[in-house]
Amino acid sequence: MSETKMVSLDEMDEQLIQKAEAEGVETMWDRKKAMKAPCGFGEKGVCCRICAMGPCRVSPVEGKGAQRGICGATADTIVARNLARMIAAGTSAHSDHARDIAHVMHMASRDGNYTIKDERKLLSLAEEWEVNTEGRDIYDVAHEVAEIALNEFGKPFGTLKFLERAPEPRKKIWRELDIEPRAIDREIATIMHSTHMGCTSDAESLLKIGMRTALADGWGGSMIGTVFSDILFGTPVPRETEANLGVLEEKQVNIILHGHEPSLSEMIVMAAQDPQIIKLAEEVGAEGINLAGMCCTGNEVTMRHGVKIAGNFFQQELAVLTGVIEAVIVDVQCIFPSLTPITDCYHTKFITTSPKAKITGATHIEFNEEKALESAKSIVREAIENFKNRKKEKVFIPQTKNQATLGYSVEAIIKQLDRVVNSNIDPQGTVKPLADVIKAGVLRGAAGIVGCNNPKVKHDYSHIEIMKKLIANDVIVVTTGCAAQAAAKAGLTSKDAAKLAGKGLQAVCELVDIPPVLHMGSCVDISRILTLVGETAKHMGVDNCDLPVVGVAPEWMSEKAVAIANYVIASGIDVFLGVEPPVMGSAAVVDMLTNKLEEMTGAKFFIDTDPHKLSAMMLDRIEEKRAKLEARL
Ligand code: CUV
Ligand code: SF4
Repeated sequence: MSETKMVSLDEMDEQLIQKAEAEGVETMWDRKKAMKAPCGFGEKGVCCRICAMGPCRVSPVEGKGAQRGICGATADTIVARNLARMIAAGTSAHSDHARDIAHVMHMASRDGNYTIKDERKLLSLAEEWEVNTEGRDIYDVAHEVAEIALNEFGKPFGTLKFLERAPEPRKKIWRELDIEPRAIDREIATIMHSTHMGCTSDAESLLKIGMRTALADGWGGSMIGTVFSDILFGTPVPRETEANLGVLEEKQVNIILHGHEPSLSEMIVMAAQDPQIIKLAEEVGAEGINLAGMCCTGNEVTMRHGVKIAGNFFQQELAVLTGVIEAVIVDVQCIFPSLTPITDCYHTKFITTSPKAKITGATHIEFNEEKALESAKSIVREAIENFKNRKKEKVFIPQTKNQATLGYSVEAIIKQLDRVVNSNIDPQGTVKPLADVIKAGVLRGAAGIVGCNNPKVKHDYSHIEIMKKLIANDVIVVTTGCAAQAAAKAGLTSKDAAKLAGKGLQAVCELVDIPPVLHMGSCVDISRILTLVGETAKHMGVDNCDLPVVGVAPEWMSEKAVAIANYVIASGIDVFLGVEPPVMGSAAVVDMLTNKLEEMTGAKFFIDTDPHKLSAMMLDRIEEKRAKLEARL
């Protein structure tokens, strides 16, 4: 297959796609082809189906065709309303995930399945939230802290607690713009209300409540998700693993863990280590149990246990095509419903576990947190018993994988930085070394590269092109989500990749012993990036928007990504998008996003589908911010 025809960056993925064709199995790329051209109105965001007088589709061109919906809504209103609803949906996904984790902490007990793994983090959060810890059992403290977190979702008064963590000038901006989020659920409900037929029509107001809701994700749901997962399952430390479909093992029971919430995957990891379960696998003739992660669940378990990464979003079908997967175990989010028909073509069991994500045709084994380990064991047993059904003639494991070093929580990064601190002069445990190399220009800046895969882009191509370009120009990259998995597969999260970096970044990588691209976890862990940027800004006595830092979503697709982009902007960090958002039908909204937002938040959107142009824009913007910062410091 010629390079230009390839839908994936990866030769081996292409071979699997050919295998699918040969076996008459349909994949997403077949469906993408069958979809033909997308609806132009939907693509530009000017289709409204909020009430039953419509659907109304108005013209994206001013002065030509229908300019208003039946109620009189303009393209500006419709576009902004649709965008706000995407933010609400994305925020609800991250936050509902966080709520479940907080519930798990509320049920944690010393002799139960869920215990407290990072007491220090719990105690410092207790102090931050003014919970008494003196002479108290750590589990009492945990339950009280969990209850406070659960109240963050619906408290009637005040604003979110984690907002306090932001730099002072940022908090002031939020206050002045009136976008400090109140309770998380309340912000989501407010958007649904304000975007109901006949409510807000002012586009700027919609963007503002959109940002407020998005902030309830970044500094609310997502941050709770990360912090509470760390307390329950451990704060990640650097560890080694491998990534890509080559991690699948022909002689073992292969289980794909796909979805998002670590409360399930942690238990599966425990279950797969149980001697009796391992014995059962041997009894069916397997040499062991091979867990392999996919999407954000994959990120959660690789960050904390080094579980190998099978792949990212676009490899969920491809993994099944290898013919060696005994079970795909999923919980919520980013799961293709097509896993039902595709697993039907093989022996693979498709097991759903969450009442929030039941999928037609899948085997549903509800995961019960009260009996977490037992539930997990019965799910793993299903997989083991399926090993005998594997069809030898259908087996093909692509022999590609790369070494990855990951597990870079903020704490882990600071610990690495301590290597260069002369403790006679400076205290350990701060971001000072990072601030210093940025000030000195050894590092020109930093980029957070995040998000999904999208068939509008060759699989992983934009992620990798942009990462390579940035590290070659001494911009350190931090990454989460499917972008992080793309990096791991391409070898960019290995320390060896420092050779692709510019001289400055290379020197930093050697001195502090890190790869040039740091895998920081799952999508909710973008809150780690917010924390790192915020701490660096505080250390330098500036705001986030003064730092030469950019946020990038080269291949985004989900509503969650829209929420993320908006809280990143509201946090003062520019966002570069490699896929056009459905807003192009309103010149006014586009102007706000790519221009006027800067006056409000100090950050704005840059949109270009060409990864090379997009990275050039990032480098320019980083230098622009550097020049301003140098003049100030
Ligand atoms: Ni939550 S949201 S495709 S798994 S990054 Fe991956 Fe990340 Fe996008 Fe989904
Ligand atoms: Fe049409 Fe207005 Fe109803 Fe939307 S809310 S469908 S624009 S009438």
